[in-house]
Amino acid sequence: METPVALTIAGSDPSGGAGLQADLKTFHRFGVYGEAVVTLITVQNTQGVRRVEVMSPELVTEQIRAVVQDIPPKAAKTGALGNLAVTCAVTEAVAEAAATFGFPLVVDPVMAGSSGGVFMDKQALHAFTAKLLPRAFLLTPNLDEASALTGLAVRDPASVIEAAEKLRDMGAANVLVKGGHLEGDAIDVLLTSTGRRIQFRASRIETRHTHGTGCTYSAAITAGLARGQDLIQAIRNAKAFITAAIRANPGLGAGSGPLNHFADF
Ligand code: PXL
Repeated sequence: METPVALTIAGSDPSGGAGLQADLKTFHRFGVYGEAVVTLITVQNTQGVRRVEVMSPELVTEQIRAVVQDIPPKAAKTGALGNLAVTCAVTEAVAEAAATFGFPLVVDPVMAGSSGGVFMDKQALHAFTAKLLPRAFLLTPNLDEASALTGLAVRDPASVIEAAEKLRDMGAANVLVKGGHLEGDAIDVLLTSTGRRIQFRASRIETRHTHGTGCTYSAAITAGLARGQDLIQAIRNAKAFITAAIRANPGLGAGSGPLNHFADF
C-alpha cells in the first residue's frame, strides 16, 4: 500500500498534549505519515496557556506550499490559526493546494484552549466563517464553537441539530458537533452532505485529563480519511480511539493532563 500522508496546519503545544504535537502522535498511531505546518507557538503546560505568538502569514503560506508540492497529503486538517492574516493565508494556500491535489480538509474551529489562551481573535472569526468554513469537507466544532459560529445557544440535543444544519447552510460539506461538554454520555452528531444524521456515543469518563481531546479527535478522523476510509467509518474509529485514549490517560502534569496516544482501541 502506498504510504498514507496527512498534513496538519496548527499551533504548537510544547507540553505535547494538544496542537500539532497531538496531531502528529495521532497520525503516527494510525500508521499515517504526518506533516505539520506551524501557525502559532504557545507557551503552556498542563496548568494553562501563558503566551501565544502567531507566525507571519507569509511564513505559514511558504510552509504549506513547500510541503504540499513535494509530499502531497491524502487528507489535511486545520487547528488553531490565531489571527485574521493567518486565517486568510491558510484559506488561500489550502484552496490552491486542494485544487491541484484534491484532498479533503477537516476544519477544527479552535477558538480557545480548555485552560485559557485565545487561538482565534475576533477579527479572525468573521474571515474564518466566510472563507475557510465553506472549504471544509468536515467541520468539527464543540458546543461553544458551534455557538460562536452560529449565534445559537448550543447546549442540548435539539440545539446541536439546529446548529449542525445552520453550519451546513453556511457552507461546510459535513458537520460533526461534539457533545463532550453535554450532560451525560458524550454524544456527537454528524450531519452529512446528503442530509443523513448519525450519532456517535461513548459513556462519559470522569477525569481531569482531557487536554488535547479535540485536536486528537479531528486528527484521528483526518488519519482515517488519509487511509481511504469513508467519513462515517473514520469518525467511528476516531471516536473509539479518543475514548480509549482518555480512559488510558497517563496522569501526567499538575493540571489537565494529556491523553494516551498509544492506547489500543
Ligand atoms: O485543543 C485546542 C488547542 C489547539 N491548538 C493548540 C492548543 C490547544 C489546546 O490547548 O494548545 C496549540
